[in-house]
Amino acid sequence: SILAVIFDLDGVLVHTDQYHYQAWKRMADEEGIVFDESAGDRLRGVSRMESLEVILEKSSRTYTSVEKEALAEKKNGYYRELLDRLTPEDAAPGSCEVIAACKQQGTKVAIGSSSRNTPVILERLGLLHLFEAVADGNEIVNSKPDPEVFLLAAKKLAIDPECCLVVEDAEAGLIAAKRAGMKSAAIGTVINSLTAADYRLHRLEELTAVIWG
Ligand code: G16
Ligand code: MG
Repeated sequence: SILAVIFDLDGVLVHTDQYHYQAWKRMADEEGIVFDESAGDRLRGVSRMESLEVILEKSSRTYTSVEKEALAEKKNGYYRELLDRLTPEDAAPGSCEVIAACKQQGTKVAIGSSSRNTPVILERLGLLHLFEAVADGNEIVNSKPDPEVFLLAAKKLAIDPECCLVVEDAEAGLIAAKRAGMKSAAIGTVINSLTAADYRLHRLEELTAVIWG
């Protein structure tokens, strides 16, 4: 049975996936590197430096590690400008209701995100206090598709991985959930992916039916 739900953050509870895309796009344009939505989907759930590597595949030149650090830093600056505009209104439709429903049923809720900006985002959305555990990019060595962030969330909750359900918008996240031995629910473009999620959600509100239906 499902005792806990671990939510991915970017692309699930808030549409900061669009902000990531815009910030990378701005950096890529400045560097004269081709970057489009299809490459954008490959950045979902993977770490900042790994995302940069995906973007640099399209570059005609090579970059030193110092230059790469600078580009990642620049992108994060652009991204933080966009995050500054976040308000509680920007929480994804249904997210507050779904979290409240879980809590009412005694199902624990946690965050499992690759993002180092997780604390800032949760704070701005006014959601930080709702979660029994937050595991994010600041605390892990290997990001999704490695299961580390989800296993850390389960450990913080003191719930066995097989009793956890992960909600994800990323291919890398679904693979990570599977490797963690957890159930998964896919939402967004990834519902059409080849990685078998246990459940597919067209809207976040469908989650409660998956758990208690
Ligand atoms: C998110 C995004 C990724 C991003 C990563 C790192 O993961 O999906 O695109 O590259 O975090 O973000 P930051 O640069 O803020 O540390 P998730 O797991 O929340 O989807
Ligand atoms: Mg995501």
